[in-house]
Formats: sequence, C-alpha cells, structure tokens
Amino acid sequence: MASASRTFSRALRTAAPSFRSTTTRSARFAVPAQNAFRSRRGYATGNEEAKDKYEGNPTGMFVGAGILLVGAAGYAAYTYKPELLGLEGKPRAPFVPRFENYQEVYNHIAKLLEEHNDYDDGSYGPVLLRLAWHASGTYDKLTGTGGSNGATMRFAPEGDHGANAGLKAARDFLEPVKAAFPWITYSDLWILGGVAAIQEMQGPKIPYRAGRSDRDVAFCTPDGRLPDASKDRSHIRAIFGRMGFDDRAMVALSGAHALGRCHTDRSGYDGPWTFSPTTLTNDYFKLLIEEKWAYKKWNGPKQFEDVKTKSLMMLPTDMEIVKDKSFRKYAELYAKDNDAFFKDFSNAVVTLFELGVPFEHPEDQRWVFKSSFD
Ligand code: CCH
Repeated sequence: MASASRTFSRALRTAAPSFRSTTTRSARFAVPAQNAFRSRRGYATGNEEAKDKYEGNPTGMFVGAGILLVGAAGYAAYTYKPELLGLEGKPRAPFVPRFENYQEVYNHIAKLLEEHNDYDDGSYGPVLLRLAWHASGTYDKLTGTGGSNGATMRFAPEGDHGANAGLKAARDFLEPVKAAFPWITYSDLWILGGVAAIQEMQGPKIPYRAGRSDRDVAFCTPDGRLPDASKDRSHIRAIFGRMGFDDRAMVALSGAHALGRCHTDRSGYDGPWTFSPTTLTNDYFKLLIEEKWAYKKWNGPKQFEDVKTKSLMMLPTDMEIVKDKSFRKYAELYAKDNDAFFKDFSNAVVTLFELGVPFEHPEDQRWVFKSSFD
C-alpha cells in the first residue's frame, strides 16, 4: 500500500507542474485539482503566468488528467484486484489438514457421543462402528473394488442394501461434524467415527491414516458383499477371505459384537450380545464359551438366547465361532485374555478400515488419537 502510494506520488510529481504542489498532500485520494482551480481563478483575476500556461498550451493539463485517471485506476486495482498489479493474490497454499485437525474432529465426535446419550443403550458408538465396518467390508481383494475409499453408501443403491438398514442413524449423526469440518471427506470421517467409537467405548487405540476420497454413485458395490447372519462357517470364511482376513482376524473382529444390539426393524434379529453393550470388553467370547445357548422361541429369524437370563442373543454366525474348531481356538484365547483380544482386534480393525485405500502416507505414519478420558 505504502509503496503504491509512493509510486503514484512520484508519477504525479514528474507530471504537469500545476499538479506538483497538490499531490504531496492528496495523491492518495487523487483530488489534486485545487491548485489548478486556483490558477484558473488567478487567470480570471489577471494572473498572466497562469494564463500562458493553460491557454497557450493545454497539453500539460491533458497529460496530468491522464495520469490522474491511470493513478485512480491503479488505486482501485490495488484495493480491489491486487493480483492485477502482481502485489498480492498469489493463490493461497491449499489447507493441508494435520494431526491436530483430525484430533479436533475426533474430539467433536467424542463430545457428540457424550451429549447424545439417549440413543439405544445410551450411545451412538455401536452404530458408528457398524457404519465404518460396512463401509470397509465391501472390499474385494481380487478386483480391488469396494472398501473404505469412497463412502458410496451415501447413494441409494448401496445405502438401501439390506445389510445397511439402520446405518442412516450413524450417517446422520456425523452430518454436523462434516458441517463443522468441511475439509474432511465423508470416507475419512466415517472411519474416524469408527475409531472414535471404539476408543470412547473403552476399546484399544486404533491407529488411523487419513487420505480416503469420496467417490460417485458409479463406485457403489453390488449387494451381497457383507455377511449374512443366517449362514455357516463357509460363508463367513468366504466373505472375510475375500477381504483378505484369516481365521484369527475373523474371530478377533467378531468380538465387536460385545457392542450394540440387533433391531427387529433393521436386521429382523433382536437383542444385545452382552450385558454392557456400550463398553468394549472380551465379554462376547466369555459369554459364547461359558453360557448355555438355545434357539429362541419366537416369530422371528433363527437366533439364539442365553438359557439363564434369556436376555442376551447370538446370531447363527456367532455360534459358528464356538462350533468350528479353528475359530474356537481363538475365541478361547480371547475369552481368557482381554489384552490378546484388544491387540488382535486393533490390528484387524486397522487393516479393515484401510481396505481399498491408496494412501500417500506410509504405514509407519499412522496417528493415534487421544481419547476423551486420556
Ligand atoms: Fe455385526 N451385526 N456382523 N459386526 N455389528 C449386527 C450388529 C453389529 C454380523 C451381523 C450383524 C461384524 C461382523 C458381523 C457390529 C460390528 C461388527 C447386526 C444387527 C447383525 C445382523 C444389526 C441391527 O439389527 O441393527 C455378521 C453376520 C458378521 C460376521 O459374520 C464385524 C466384523 C463388526 C465390526 C468390526 C456392531 C457394532 C453392531 C451393533 C450395531 C448397533 O446398531 O448396535
């Protein structure tokens, strides 16, 4: 600004002499005409010097007026379009969110989880985790399609798949977070929602990498990529094997059913798996192994209930975990050792949440978020 004024003043000082005396005072606002008027008045009252100057040779006047115009235009450009003068307006460096920015998003989700404690068993945590898992669990390692890149569940074909019934509650829960942090992609946000849900429900840390991009409706995956709870071990192995998981990881991931519940208006099944459905523990494995389970007598799909209290449930696929020898081995390990469960669960969830994402950051640059109670 100062240098522009100086340049302008200099220009005026070297212009018609009639403007010299005024510019130093008022160049900034380009209203230097006072002396010219005075001179004219001088001529009217008989000032001969002035008369010669303006009557005999009006060129100076025109040059001066031209300079004034250019100056005014320059000032306007300086004020409103500085980039035209090459002064400012170089494109600002794009905002590159860093760990602190993602931690803020995490904190926001954690705050909302605490505030909205009137949902289901007192937390949106379980349904947030299910959203992150269903966004990721569509991955097919052979074709490289599906996975957590894309957030294609926003679109009707995928959002309407039977397996995704009820997940609108989780997507809607995260909308105000997206509005508060518009730079985050939906696909990164949904996974961060899953991470926050696990950690806020006292589960293990889930190291996180950002870098997912949202994709359009053409990237929706076909129906049938997520597991069907009425099926047996070969189905479980086919579904999780397609994603690239082995038996150990499959069993560890199933431990997520310590959280949340089934809803008759979503899956048709009913009830929670554990007595503490908003705290992640190895209770799912303990209960599977230690309790007696029997078919529930009811008018709904085939499911199991605990004989003692009849208040808990297991899906047919959950029961496969204790019936299949290889699966059971890991279920017994996790039932005995919560640390082993947390360690394997965390590793498997990190892999799950990164399926199908072409990250720029290497694996050793994952972030670990502080939980609200750290
Ligand atoms: Fe699951 N899950 N899940 N699940 N799931 C359901 C609910 C949750 C299967 C079926 C169901 C995983 C694996 C499997 C959660 C996390 C994970 C429901 C009830 C069905 C049915 C839905 C409803 O009615 O609302 C089957 C089958 C498999 C594997 O074979 C994995 C893996 C994870 C995460 C790592 C969570 C959390 C819920 C509770 C959701 C809620 O709304 O409370």
